[in-house]
Amino acid sequence: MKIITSSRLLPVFVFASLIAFADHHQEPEGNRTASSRDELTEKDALLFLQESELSLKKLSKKVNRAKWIHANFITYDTSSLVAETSAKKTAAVVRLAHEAARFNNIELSDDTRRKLEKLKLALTLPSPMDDEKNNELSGVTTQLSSLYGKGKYCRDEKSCLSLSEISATMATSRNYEELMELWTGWHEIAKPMRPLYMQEVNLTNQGAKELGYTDTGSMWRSKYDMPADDFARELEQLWRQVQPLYQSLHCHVRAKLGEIYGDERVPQDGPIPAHLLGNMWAQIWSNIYDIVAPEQADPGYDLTGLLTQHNYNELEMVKRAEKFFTSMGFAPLPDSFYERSLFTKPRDRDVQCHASAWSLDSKDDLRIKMCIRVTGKAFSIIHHELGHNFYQRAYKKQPVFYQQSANDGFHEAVGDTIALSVTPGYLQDIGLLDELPDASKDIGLLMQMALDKIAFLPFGLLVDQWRWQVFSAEITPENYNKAWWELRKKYQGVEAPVARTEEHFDPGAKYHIPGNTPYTRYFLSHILQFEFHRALCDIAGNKEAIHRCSIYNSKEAGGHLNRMLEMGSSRPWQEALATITGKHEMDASAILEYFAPLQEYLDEQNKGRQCGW
Ligand code: X8Z
Ligand code: ZN
Repeated sequence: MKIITSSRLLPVFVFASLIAFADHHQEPEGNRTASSRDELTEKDALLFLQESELSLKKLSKKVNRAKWIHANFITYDTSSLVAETSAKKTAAVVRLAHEAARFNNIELSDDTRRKLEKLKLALTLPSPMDDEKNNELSGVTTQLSSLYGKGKYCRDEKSCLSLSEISATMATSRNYEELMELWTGWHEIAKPMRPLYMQEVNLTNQGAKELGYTDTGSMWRSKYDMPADDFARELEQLWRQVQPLYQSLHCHVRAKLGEIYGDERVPQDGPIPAHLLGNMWAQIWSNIYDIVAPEQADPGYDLTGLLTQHNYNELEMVKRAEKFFTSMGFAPLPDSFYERSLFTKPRDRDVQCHASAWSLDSKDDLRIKMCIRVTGKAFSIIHHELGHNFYQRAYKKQPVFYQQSANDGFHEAVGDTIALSVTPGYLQDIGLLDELPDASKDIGLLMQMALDKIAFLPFGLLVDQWRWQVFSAEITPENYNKAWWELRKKYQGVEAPVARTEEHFDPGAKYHIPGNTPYTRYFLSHILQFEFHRALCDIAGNKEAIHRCSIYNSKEAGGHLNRMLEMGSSRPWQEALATITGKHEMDASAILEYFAPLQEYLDEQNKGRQCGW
């Protein structure tokens, strides 16, 4: 339901309700209405919120259905339907956001004020009040999303590769030229997005200004229960805490890649070519674990192998992930989840394969859409997606304005927190692993985990550093691509494998740019999930090092988690955080504690190497 969060684009997790209100929204009438009063009061605000909630609920189902069908069946017609319904919804939410602003200077209870604020900040891409511009924005947004969903790399007319296929090869190939071809081929899909993206930025910035924000980026930064500038500073501080660990990992991985590809191709004092890290965006590196596996500390198994040996299929992977949640006391997912979700890539049509979790009715109509492959990574993404669904169901009783997570990083962190408990001990419990690896192999396991969780951090940060500067016009269309690669070099220490120009639009080759999903949430989630994991492990009575802890079967941990999830966004995220960790501030000490043994190992390995780029 609810929420305000969603935009005209397909949010990666989708809330039905908020969105709905558009069609039937009418200006309040007669003396019932707030607008007709000279002096607005709390009562007027409550009435306005009540009416808003009703109209939102009415519309949202329709919009979400259209979006679901479009994401599962990308055609000219489904795109048109989404553009149309989304335009109506957005227009309605924009209207309500403007109406909510009428109460800005009225004395109100904290709760009423909070709901009005949530309503004002509901949209990801606010549109201008002007109908034509609103329709234009909706059309452009849908086109961008379709372009990504239909994206393929075609060597020639007969042989086209989907992103899933390209990714599978990039995970395993160690052939420099082949990797380069796939990387370059995929990035071609983004070229036609450039003019559309420019148009989108202009239009949504106008919408944000009309709502009183300097630009859409500043509106995004205002969603964190603190002044927007303080939030940006908070992010920098978190990054400073984890940066040394990232740099150590980068240094070690670069040295190992040099051994494989040669120092001419991987210069040992510069950024790493972005196509060699096992992932299209170099955002997670665990696919090249074999290249960096610590001698004598390899755990001797990998999850992909175990799933294959035990003949797991896609459905069984989902059921197994669901069982983790139910083992902690959460109710099972409804049958409709299994009837309506999409688990495998259809052979004969275009679907948006990027994994997402949906709540269509803001109650129990929960679904995921994912092109699952039988791999360890996909198993972890399934937990990620189910985390969204269990969150959505937990806050369904909240008023529509609070049917979202405490902040957007929380939504992304829940499923990942559970996946951190997929330890060798857990795998043994569920019969996938016969023998536990000896503790001396922990470095191998930590390395694997760091290649995903630590490698991700700078990418999680830079995507919105780019977008915020695009919205504020510090980055202009003439510099879109140049600025993108400057940020990728600065934060990640990677560089494009071939020269790039402003004809390219490389940010568009990442789902969340054409999809307009804010990305800072994933950086936050990577900090938060370790905080949640450490705290829930304490609650579960864990006595081991946190990287060995699993909260499987712990009803105590489940109860605590559920209490936080049920709050939705009804209270500031600082309070929600404290219900689990006892602290009101995010901090990176948990992720650093988790990887402390690996930091020691990396320091040893990096002795005598020149790190940095
Ligand atoms: O988009 C996602 C999820 C859906 S919310 C699959 N993630 C980011 C990405 O793939 O880029 C999860 C981690 C980062
Ligand atoms: Zn997610």
